[in-house]
Amino acid sequence: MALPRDASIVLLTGAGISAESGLRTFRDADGLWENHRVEDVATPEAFHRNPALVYRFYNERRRSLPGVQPNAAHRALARLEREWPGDLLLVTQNVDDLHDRAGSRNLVHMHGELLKGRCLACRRVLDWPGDLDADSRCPACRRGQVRPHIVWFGEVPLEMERIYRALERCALFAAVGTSGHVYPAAGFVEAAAPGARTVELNLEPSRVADAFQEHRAGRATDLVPAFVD
Ligand code: BJW
Repeated sequence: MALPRDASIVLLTGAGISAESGLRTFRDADGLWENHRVEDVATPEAFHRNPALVYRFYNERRRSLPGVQPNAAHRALARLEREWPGDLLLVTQNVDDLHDRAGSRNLVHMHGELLKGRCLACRRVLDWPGDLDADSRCPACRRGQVRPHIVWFGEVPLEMERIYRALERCALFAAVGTSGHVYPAAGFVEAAAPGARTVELNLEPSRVADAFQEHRAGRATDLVPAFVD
């Protein structure tokens, strides 16, 4: 990578990086879940209207995680973090744990994590590897119902200050496997420091492709290891 060795890097990943591990993306041809669009199940309104449906949506996805493994793209980003002497922040929109299992540590899960729950009463974030339902109670305060620790439409994504601070001073911003449909992540390329190199690595041009200086088209497991080398 042609950058000064102390340059800081921000990487953004989306569902496309986990597709080759076997996890479905949101907006590709087969992106529907039981005929529901993600916009119909991933909202606070959907949770109020039909909590059982929303719990089921996330329980199914949580149960699928042990059967999938990080791929060469997740591993390449973890290797880059280990070997890069400058600052590197990996921001993922994915709620799976594949970056964690690949070894990435300087990692923000801006849309939450499937393996966590959040108490509606005391707001504690809890490790929650098993199923959740309307009877799940917070083990800490013992009174609150536990919801999936997921950022739904209309909710504020996590650690935004940390992300924008890193973007404002980065020398490289690269986005991998994300369609550019969902904000604020789709706007990160515009928030990168003036003069930063901006690169999109995706199967097809994203909705915000014009905002990037460089594009590499293909599968994440081919593109990311080559980009990192
Ligand atoms: C491959 C590949 C391979 C395939 N190799 N590539 C109007 C205008 C602007 C904004 C809004 C608006 N109306 C409402 C909003 C805001 C709203 C929004 O953006 N809505 C849009 C739909 C219009 N956003 C929000 O509400 C967010 N909150 C917010 O804005 O708060 C205000 C605020 C912000 C900042 C500071 C202060 C206040 C919250 C968004 C929450 C998103 N949640 C979801 C679901 C929850 C998680 C879950 O259940 O898993 O997150 S939605 C869903 O989309 C999920 C994803 O993380 C997210 C992004 O999807 P992603 O990752 O891009 O996946 P796909 O499927 O879309 O794309 C995959 C790509 O990979 C494709 O391009 C493929 O080609 C490619 N690909 N295989 C490489 N092998």
